Amino acid sequence: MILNVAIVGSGFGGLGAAIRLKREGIGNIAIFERADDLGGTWRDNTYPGCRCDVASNLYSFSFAPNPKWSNTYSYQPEIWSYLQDVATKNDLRPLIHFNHDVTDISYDRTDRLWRITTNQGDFQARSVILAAGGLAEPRMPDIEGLASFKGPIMHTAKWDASVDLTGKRVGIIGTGASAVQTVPQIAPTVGSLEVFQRTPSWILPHLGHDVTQRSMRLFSIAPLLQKFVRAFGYWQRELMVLGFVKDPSRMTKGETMSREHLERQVPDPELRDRMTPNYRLGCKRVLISNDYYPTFSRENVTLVTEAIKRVEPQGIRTVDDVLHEFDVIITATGFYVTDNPIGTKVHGAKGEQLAEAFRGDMANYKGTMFPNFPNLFMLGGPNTALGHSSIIFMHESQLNYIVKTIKVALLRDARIEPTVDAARTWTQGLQEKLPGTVWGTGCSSWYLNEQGKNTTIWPDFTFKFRKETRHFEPKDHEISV
Ligand code: N01
Repeated sequence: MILNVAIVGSGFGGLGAAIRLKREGIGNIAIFERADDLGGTWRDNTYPGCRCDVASNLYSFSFAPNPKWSNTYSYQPEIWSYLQDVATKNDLRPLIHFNHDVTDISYDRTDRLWRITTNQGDFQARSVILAAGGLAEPRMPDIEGLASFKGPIMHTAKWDASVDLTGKRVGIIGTGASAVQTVPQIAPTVGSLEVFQRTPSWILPHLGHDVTQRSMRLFSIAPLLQKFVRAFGYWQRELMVLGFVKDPSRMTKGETMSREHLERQVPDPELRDRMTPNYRLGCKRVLISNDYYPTFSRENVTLVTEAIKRVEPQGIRTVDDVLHEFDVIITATGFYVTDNPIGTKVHGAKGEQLAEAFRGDMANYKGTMFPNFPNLFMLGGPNTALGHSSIIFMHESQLNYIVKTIKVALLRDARIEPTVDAARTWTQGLQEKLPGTVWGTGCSSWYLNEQGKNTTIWPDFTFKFRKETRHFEPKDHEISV
């Protein structure tokens, strides 16, 4: 059987896509999921303290509000359970092929179809929606001798709860979003904790708090009120674009707030100095936490800022030749983003790899489609990620365009791809804009690819992206029937 639409991944993107297609009356769809459960990054990231740094009322589907969030910034178990709930309510489980690891997606020019190879057999589809996730492939640090360590090594995104940290000597590499959440949680349990910082992060106070039963009841009986709260949060975040994109010098206000936060929470001036970033706030992802800095006042927690030389069987040796001995090493070292392996598995009509789009060698159209990849769509494609707001807003915008395009394709049994001109105009337009933004002010971050090009971030207000993706523009596409 030839599928109308094959969706890869069952996280926020894949589930959202399936719901939208179903609501538009498009049937004969399937979701391929490599794991044995749904949920994407919110299934995989189970490290202690994992939570979302975007408020839950905004970090949820607009069409599936949840009046029962127990915290304004929910923790991972609650977000994962929200996704389970959404899947059940929309009867998505029968569509999901669990334990199907997609190893190749190639366009067959003769049959004008996509051939999807999985570890459990091959499938064919007229259209493909890639929803494999930008933060799906954990990156282990490229440090000499890592494999020689005698104890357990675990990445935060592959947390192994069977490793008992009680009383252990633990080293954690990285001080990004994942580390900032894990460190305060494990510090009271471990014997000692050494945090290896290569670059300090800007950290702002966390505004999250528990939601009262009364508010939950109010949201249940007055959904408009929750909509209002969501809209308020959305517009507050959009204002940040003025600093991130229009005039990065405005970020000094945030920098002052962060420095004051650090001063209040870290009494030792020498330690404060080592924790103070020397790049513009926003250039790397801005973090929020109220309990990370105070953790360093604990007797059993140390910040290590000497660079790592290598890992040895007993621990981590730093460049000053000190061996830091550990029982367990945790790597909070992020993900393959611009070099996400999914890109190397997808081949277009001329055999080219989709990975070229993130390397910056291939133009894309609205971060969603690519010339020579007919009827193939990517959620979270190039330059659709955000530094200031909810990625789900971006996914829903992309889905407006995707669903309209798929409808045209099905109605006319057509193969649709963006014209080279339309894709070039879109891609060049964004690339010309990016150097003037906060992400171009000079720092290393996962937003930049190996060539230093920003192929991840949307450099504008998100409502502008929503407007751009509202319609299917025939003039921007080649439609072959
Ligand atoms: O990863 P990161 P993350 N030697 O890439 C360091 C989302 N997220 O998992 O800055 C030594 O930010 C690296 O150092 P440096 C969110 O979008 C969201 O924390 O490159 N250190 C850095 O400190 C986030 O941005 C939430 O110098 C090495 C750290 O490892 C994204 O996921 C929660 C090293 C990696 O930081 C990624 O966050 C968690 C090496 N060889 C994650 N290699 C929410 O709250 C790397 N590092 C929604």
